[in-house]
Amino acid sequence: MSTRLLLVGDVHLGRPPARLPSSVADHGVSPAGLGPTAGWRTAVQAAIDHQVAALVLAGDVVDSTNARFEAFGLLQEGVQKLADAGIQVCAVAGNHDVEVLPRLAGAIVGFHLLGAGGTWTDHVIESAEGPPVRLLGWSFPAPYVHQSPLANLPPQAVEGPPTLGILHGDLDGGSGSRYAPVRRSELAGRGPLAWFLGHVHNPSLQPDSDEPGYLGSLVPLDPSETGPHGPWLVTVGPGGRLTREHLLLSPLRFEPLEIAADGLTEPAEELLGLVSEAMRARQGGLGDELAATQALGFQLRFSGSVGLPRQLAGALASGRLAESPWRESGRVLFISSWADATRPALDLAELARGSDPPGLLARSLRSLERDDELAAQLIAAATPRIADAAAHAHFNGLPPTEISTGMVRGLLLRSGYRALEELLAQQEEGR
Ligand SMILES: [Mn+2]
Repeated sequence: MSTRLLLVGDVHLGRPPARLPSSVADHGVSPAGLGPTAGWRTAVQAAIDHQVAALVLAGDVVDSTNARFEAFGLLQEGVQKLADAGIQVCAVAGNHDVEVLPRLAGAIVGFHLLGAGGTWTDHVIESAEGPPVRLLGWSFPAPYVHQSPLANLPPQAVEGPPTLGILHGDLDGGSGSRYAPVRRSELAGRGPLAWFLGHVHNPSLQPDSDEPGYLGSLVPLDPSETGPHGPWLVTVGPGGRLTREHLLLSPLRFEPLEIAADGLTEPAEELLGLVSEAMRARQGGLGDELAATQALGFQLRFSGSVGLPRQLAGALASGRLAESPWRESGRVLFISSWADATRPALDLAELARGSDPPGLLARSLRSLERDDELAAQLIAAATPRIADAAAHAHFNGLPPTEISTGMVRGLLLRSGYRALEELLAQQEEGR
């Protein structure tokens, strides 16, 4: 027998959904369906599906006072649906909704604000399924709060129902914080069985730990809010035994993805394949975590030492990556940003100053890179030999290949870089 609660971090109703490529809409996913409004409706439905006793909001429910009209309708609609299902709604105000949430709470029947004006209050949730649960909460009284809200936490009754602390604040934020800084050590042993915080949008609660932590934003509000998002299902069993489960219900998810570009020999041709392969692999690795994900955005970071840094930069700049999004496994995959953190494998200019074999080769490669006069001569000399090789009986079964200048240049660069690397490695060994 346990009492279930749905705990919800920063919703930010009224904030537009995270910026997505406009072409996401061409793949059957509406950006509006990926934002805070959709997240709130999904959380309401989850509360009903899981038959919780209460839905609890940890502040920044509304993005700003400007969003009050939009938020009013959405909150009223949700609170009504929850009330019809016998589910209570409790909230604390955060720094974003310090003014608007108390007003809305006053106007919406069944919306219970905890800790109004910065004074701790409690509220007991009765449940037919399990023990009563006491919520203890504190709301922002002003947009900035420099002191720990725990300074005026009243002494806790020893007896009484199991208590959960609900707070919007800056966990381990330090004395310079303007957002209700609290230290982990302060929270430990201060009455409540467990603490659930709003404020930071990346969740830090752990399902298997009693440590206080952030619930995280309900849906990611910008691409920096990577990883899983959604409400938390908390159960309180006999003797105050707690379980926490992160319900990964956000329709939108962002993932950082590092891509080793070392193996690229023709970046312009190979880049999109490499990237889409890595995105698919990550999608596969996330498995069931993505059950509710309709759109999966990647923040790419290219790493490694690349032999053709100029071509990679060119391929990145060419807009090939803008060929995302595409639809796969029922969801849209897209690239939200990319960064080139590769380094050139070799310093050709420096090497070309030498009169040894690597120096000669480096000069040829520099010419090929520049596509200058010497490059034209090298390509002209190599073309008949490559054509001969392509005409070999081994390849009879294959469709004929046109030997273009660009192709020959690419082959020379690739083999030249490889040969240079080997020459340098031999020199290194000879020392
Ligand atoms: Mn927030």
